[in-house]
Amino acid sequence: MSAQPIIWQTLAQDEGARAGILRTRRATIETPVFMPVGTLGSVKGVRFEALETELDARIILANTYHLYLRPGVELIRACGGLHRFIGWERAMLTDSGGFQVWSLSGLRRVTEEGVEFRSHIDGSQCFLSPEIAMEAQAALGAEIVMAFDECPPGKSSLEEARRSMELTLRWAQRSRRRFLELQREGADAGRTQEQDLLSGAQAQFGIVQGAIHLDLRRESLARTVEIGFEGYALGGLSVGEEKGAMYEVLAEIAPLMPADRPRYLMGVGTPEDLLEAVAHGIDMFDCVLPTRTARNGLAWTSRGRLNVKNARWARDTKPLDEECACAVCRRHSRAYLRHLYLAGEMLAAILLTHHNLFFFLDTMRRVRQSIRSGCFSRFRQEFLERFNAGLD
Ligand code: PRF
Ligand code: ZN
Repeated sequence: MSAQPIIWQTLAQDEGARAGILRTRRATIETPVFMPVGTLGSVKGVRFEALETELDARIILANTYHLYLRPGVELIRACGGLHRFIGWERAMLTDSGGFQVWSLSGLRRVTEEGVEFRSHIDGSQCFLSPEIAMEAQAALGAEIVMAFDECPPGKSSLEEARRSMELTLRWAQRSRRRFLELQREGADAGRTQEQDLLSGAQAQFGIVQGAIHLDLRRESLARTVEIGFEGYALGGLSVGEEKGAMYEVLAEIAPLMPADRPRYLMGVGTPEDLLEAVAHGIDMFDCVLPTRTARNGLAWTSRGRLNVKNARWARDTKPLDEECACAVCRRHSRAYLRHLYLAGEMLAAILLTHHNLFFFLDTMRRVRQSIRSGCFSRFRQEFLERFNAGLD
């Protein structure tokens, strides 16, 4: 590669937890970081202006699967790439589509070559492979792209998880080869090192699988590291396994992930899960939880979850979270949010999404601060005590 697409530095370590800086050409990202999910090129219910200036998100996630089906990656390339197309100038990470094929399309057939599936939009026959997923992600142009993997159910047997892990490893190899070719083609097209940092160069993360089987996880990690990526992710968690099993994988595997590269836990999770993963050295997260639950009337607060539908809040003039400094909590009451939600006003979803994202991003800011000042474990304990104590 002609230039470093991302630069990673650990700034502080506090027992197993670490605080670092991830520099990309478009943003400086302090870690541990939570990445809001912008599946279709939109973080549902939030304007990019607010995401940037009020929430200060530095990096968001988008999905290759969705954009590949609609509006199509060639259209996005023709419009100048994903950042320009959607109007987001900070960093982005695209997931490869492997997981979404799983969770969204009905019928699918996995072959060595890739996955045949039906579009969840119009039922048309589609195909994704490691090569196609890398070409699509190159066209989209996110700073960080993911290898194409298979995510087996959390309760997969040892045999099933091994078969799947071996396939993911062969796909990782093919993902890496095609990724490097595409990066070289970009570089051959006349980019200087300096331009690489400012324009095209991308980083690619490999994905560790193996369900809840620790020996498979260790092997998957070792062989993924052998292929060599700019960062590493834990996939296949929070997909139906027991929470204890997920925590065991985190405790055993996260500390073995290369310390000089960013470590990303995919699609997780609750505030408790984030704190648990941070304690074991995870640096990056994404999850639909704050945004999706907001649309169902759920607020995440320092005192736990608050269901705005509840009659208990009908005349409650307090903000969602008395300790929250977000624009919604500074202006609106629980009673008003409940009214908006029950009346079916779209503002309910918009305001709850804003608050929830603020809460997740702000919690991560506090997490980083606590790691830097060497008091993460106390922070975590106090946070959870308050979170589990419930609302007044
Ligand atoms: N693989 C990919 N994306 C993902 C996952 C995975 O295993 C998960 C599982 N939690 C979420 N998103 N490629
Ligand atoms: Zn708030």
